[in-house]
Amino acid sequence: MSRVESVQQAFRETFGMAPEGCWQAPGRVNLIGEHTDYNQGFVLPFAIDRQAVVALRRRADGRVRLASAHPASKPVAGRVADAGAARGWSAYLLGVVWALQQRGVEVPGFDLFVDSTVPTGAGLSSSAALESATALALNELLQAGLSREELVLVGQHAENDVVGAPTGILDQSASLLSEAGHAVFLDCRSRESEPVPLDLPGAGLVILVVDTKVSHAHADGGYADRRASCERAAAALGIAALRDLEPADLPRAERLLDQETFRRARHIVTENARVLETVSVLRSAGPGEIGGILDRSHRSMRDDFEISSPELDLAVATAQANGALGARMTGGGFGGSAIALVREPDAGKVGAAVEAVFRTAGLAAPDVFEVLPGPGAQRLV
Ligand code: GAF
Repeated sequence: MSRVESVQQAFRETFGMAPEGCWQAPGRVNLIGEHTDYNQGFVLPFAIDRQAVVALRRRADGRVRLASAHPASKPVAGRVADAGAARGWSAYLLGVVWALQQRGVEVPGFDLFVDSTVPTGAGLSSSAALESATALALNELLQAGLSREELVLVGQHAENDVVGAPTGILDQSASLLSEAGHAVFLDCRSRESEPVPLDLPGAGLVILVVDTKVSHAHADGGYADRRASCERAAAALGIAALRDLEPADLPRAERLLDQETFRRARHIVTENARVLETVSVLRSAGPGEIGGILDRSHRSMRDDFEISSPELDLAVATAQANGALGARMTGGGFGGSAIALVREPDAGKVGAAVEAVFRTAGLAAPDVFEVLPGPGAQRLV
């Protein structure tokens, strides 16, 4: 049975009727451009070949029933009118309902079953996958007529105001705007995006994800603290956002900011430059030449932005020492996943080396797997 058939069947068993349709939305790997989104800068994520699939059927009575294939996500029932007060796993889905309502979309009620293969807490945007699949499904069934760019903001609004995490637009953009075989180059100020070819198989390369199993949560303090530092730096420098700081302005910024705030700002400035460099190298020379940029990005997150963790540093250093062309942590940080760009024949060796070093260090076994740039969110049936 295909995945979509099993989600349809689970819907029928749970709610006693067939769904009106099924939609998928992927998680993402951010190739480069970390914490630059809320600084109105540049990001370069790609959708991975792991998705949340939702099956949905409208109801006319203002009630909502949610169920999940994930055993820890217990069924939830309530009223669409209370969507903004949702807590726990349902906040991602009902947060979308609330954000749609804020835009004047009338949501009559619905039953929804979800099954996701995006690991939770791994820094691969399992939450954006849930939000994007729900947003796309409701937009289509209710004929709300919102563009994908507007649905990105619906997901962000849900995350910021219902889930309570002060995140930017990176994750929902990756999920909703990606194309298979490409990364999405997104200018978070203009919100313009364009696909950039990322043909890994054609170049004989793979990207390995190392999920350190050290969970992260953006509603916790570290992410908000970094965001506040960036906003403080921009205010002290008299600019709208750190996007407006050029590498040539760094000496002046160093004179005006305290050392820690300066290092935070320097990460954003150099990371924006690295995104542009990566886009240019991908277009001119292909993915085999971007490894050094990924390495520099990791050092900047480790030393200047200080969002890495001992487990992420160990995964990155071990991958680099065992032949990876480049490696970096990906996502918000403080745990989650690292990525390593490796030649296809080296993938087994790199993965085994990371697993062995975690074992020797007495750490929880990491989950190491390959990802491919997959399609963005879409209707399946
Ligand atoms: C998380 C956030 F959700 C994104 O908006 C982004 O800031 C990212 O961390 C860091 O680049 O995934």
